[in-house]
Amino acid sequence: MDEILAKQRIVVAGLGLTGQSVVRFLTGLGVTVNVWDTRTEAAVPSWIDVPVTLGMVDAQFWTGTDMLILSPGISPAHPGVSLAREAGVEVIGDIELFARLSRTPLLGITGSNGKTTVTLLLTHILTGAGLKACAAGNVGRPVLDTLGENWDALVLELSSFQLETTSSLGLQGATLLNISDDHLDRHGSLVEYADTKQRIFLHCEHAVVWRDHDECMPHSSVATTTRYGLDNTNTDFGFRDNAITWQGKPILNMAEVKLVGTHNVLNIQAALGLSQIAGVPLDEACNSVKSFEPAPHRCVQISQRGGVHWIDDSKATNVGATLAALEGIGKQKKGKLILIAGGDGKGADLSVLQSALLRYVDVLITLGKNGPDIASLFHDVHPVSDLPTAVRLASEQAVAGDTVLLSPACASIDMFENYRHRAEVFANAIAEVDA
Ligand code: UMA
Ligand code: ADP
Repeated sequence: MDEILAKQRIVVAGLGLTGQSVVRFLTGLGVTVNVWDTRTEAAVPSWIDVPVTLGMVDAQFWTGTDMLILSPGISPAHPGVSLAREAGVEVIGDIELFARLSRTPLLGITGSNGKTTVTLLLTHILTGAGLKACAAGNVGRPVLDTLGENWDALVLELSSFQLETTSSLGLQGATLLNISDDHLDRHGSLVEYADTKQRIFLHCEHAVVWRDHDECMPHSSVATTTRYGLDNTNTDFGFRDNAITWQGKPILNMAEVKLVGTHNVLNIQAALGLSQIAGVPLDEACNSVKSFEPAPHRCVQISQRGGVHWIDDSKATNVGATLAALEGIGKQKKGKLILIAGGDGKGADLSVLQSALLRYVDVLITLGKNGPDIASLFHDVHPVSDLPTAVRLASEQAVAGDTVLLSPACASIDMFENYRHRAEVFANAIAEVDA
């Protein structure tokens, strides 16, 4: 704390959720901060009473500070940030600041997909076991807002953007769920993206890992590991006859759980492994999994009017998530599967979707910036200009027993405010065709 107070000049870059939490925290300590945001115009919240600079700034702004606290949305490769680093300015993120101050046991979750599901599920399990636990980080609540509160454990969802500026986070338990193409426009390559995710294990005591997936294993030394996977095994977590097993014995039948699909078997195993580290007995943890309600927009059925299954998977913002949805739904489908996909591909190689499209999809409707890249992978394609048109077209093609899946494999920001907004437009359009 003294070390931070001793920093005379601190710049907080970005004035979103993270930047605001940093300002709130530091000004609460009496530290003087300046805020900068790349936007040339921004509505500065009225409670912010520190200097705010918008848009372009001169080199002196970057070099004349002691510490730069970057919001996750701002790349460390930003020219101003590079100037600061070259001038010896320390560049960190809010997670790093938090890590230096927190004394609460921390459990961390990263990966391309499943972070929010595992974060919320683990928090639900810990709370069910009577622990005071809270979810924070990329899931929505900035970590610094939890300092000063009295938690038995914090469950941190950590994005690659957050891990990029984090070096001293000491997690009691951590997992890297999976790696698939995502955020390549920011990280440059899959290798760099995966290396950034590996930072979760830097000072971790206990890793919970997906067996046989080298990219999910700690590449640095970690004291102990729990392993999980979909194989029938007598060690740690396995999967047999639709049940999750522990050391070969069934402990949780998936028929009793609301989360569906094999990817969610893995998510549950990861959450159970982390809950063991926090001291929760497995039988208690499994009971809590049964009462967990899946978060919205993650492969959830939102309408069954006329016998058509309308599935909202708007949170599928990368290829890994859409592949999981196609595998899960495609394998069980009885009627046609109509897929609505497309948006901002964030530099990913969308062609990896092709074999699942050919195997499971009957009709493909594409939209958005990278819609044409997905359309080029399939035969029966209907490119459209907006989501309500996609829904109308899907409803014309669908009969009872068919499934219409919105699983874009892309970010929403080329056409919507965010994935929630995309889901809202989807739901409203379904209601209109239903009317
Ligand atoms: N900004 C700039 N220049 C930029 C980018 C952003 O000035 O180049 C400014 C914006 O004008 C805005 C602010 O920075 O004022 C936004 O900051 P931000 O984009 O870092 O986002 P926050 O509001 O601080 O929210 C962040 C996470 N957002 C991102 O990483 C993009 C939130 O995750 C997280 O919930 C929150 O911190 C609390 O920890 C969201 C997300 O989309 C859900 N995450 C990505 C993902 O899940 O794929 C990584
Ligand atoms: P994240 O927070 O990493 O984005 P979410 O739990 O919000 O993860 O889920 C995002 C998307 O990924 C949803 O479409 C969901 O169905 C899918 N998904 C969830 N878990 C997995 C997984 N283990 N593997 C692949 N896709 C997954």
